Amino acid sequence: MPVVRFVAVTDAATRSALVVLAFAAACSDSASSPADAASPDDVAVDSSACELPAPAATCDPAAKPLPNPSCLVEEPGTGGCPAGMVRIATFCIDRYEASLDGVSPYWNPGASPPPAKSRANAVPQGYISGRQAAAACTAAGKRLCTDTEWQRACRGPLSTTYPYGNTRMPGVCNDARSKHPAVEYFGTTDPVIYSMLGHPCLSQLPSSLDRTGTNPGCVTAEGVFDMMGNLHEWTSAAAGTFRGGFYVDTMINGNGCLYATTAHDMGHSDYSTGFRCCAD
Ligand SMILES: [Ca+2]
Repeated sequence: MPVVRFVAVTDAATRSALVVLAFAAACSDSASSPADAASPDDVAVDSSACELPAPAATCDPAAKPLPNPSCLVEEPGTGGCPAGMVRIATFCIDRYEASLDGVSPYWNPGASPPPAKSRANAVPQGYISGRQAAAACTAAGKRLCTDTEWQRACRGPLSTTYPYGNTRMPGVCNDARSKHPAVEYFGTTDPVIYSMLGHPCLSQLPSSLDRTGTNPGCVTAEGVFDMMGNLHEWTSAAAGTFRGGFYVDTMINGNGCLYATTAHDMGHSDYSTGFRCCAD
């Protein structure tokens, strides 16, 4: 079976330019550089190779793939924040969309999900409800972000509309899939497909859900990845809100960082719903 290897790089500039994906290449890289050593907040911790399983050629609806190997690790936090997190003014936020160990990211994780992790090159957890997302953050000693925190982190210090600026650039984030995955998978536009959005194969289609941090331009000035697109992200808003759009759409309910879906309560889940955590 082919494998994908990557090198985790924690230097912000290098990370933006270099999320390394090399097929089946022997790996002896060191991600360290003099620049890394100069900054206490930017320390390369994982320069080892990590073999990522290749997706199955066809999706088995009964399978529960576990695509996140144990060699995926959280980078050190910045500004005194916990591992995997970035300091944004008065709070910390996960650098990446959350991933979970021991459960399939393509299935609802159940009422007691494992602790949320913030790791590069992970398949982030979809199919999760707002309540389950909050529980996964709590299990990690974190919490869901407030709407205000989430938007501040996405818009950056200059309060831009998109993580990368004020001009939309389709495809810089994972936001430009031309065909709805349910239309593609079920082969029809009959509205009944929209009652089957928990199907595990939807986010296993080619060119659907991306691993975290693999769109190098989809990052804020403060180093937070994938806030726009890839998966929607639950916030702590009690009535149920998820933000940022997903891999098909980052426009219908607002542009980029302004995107907010409020049509579902905290018990809802589908293939597009993910999260990340905040902390004080
Ligand atoms: Ca996202």
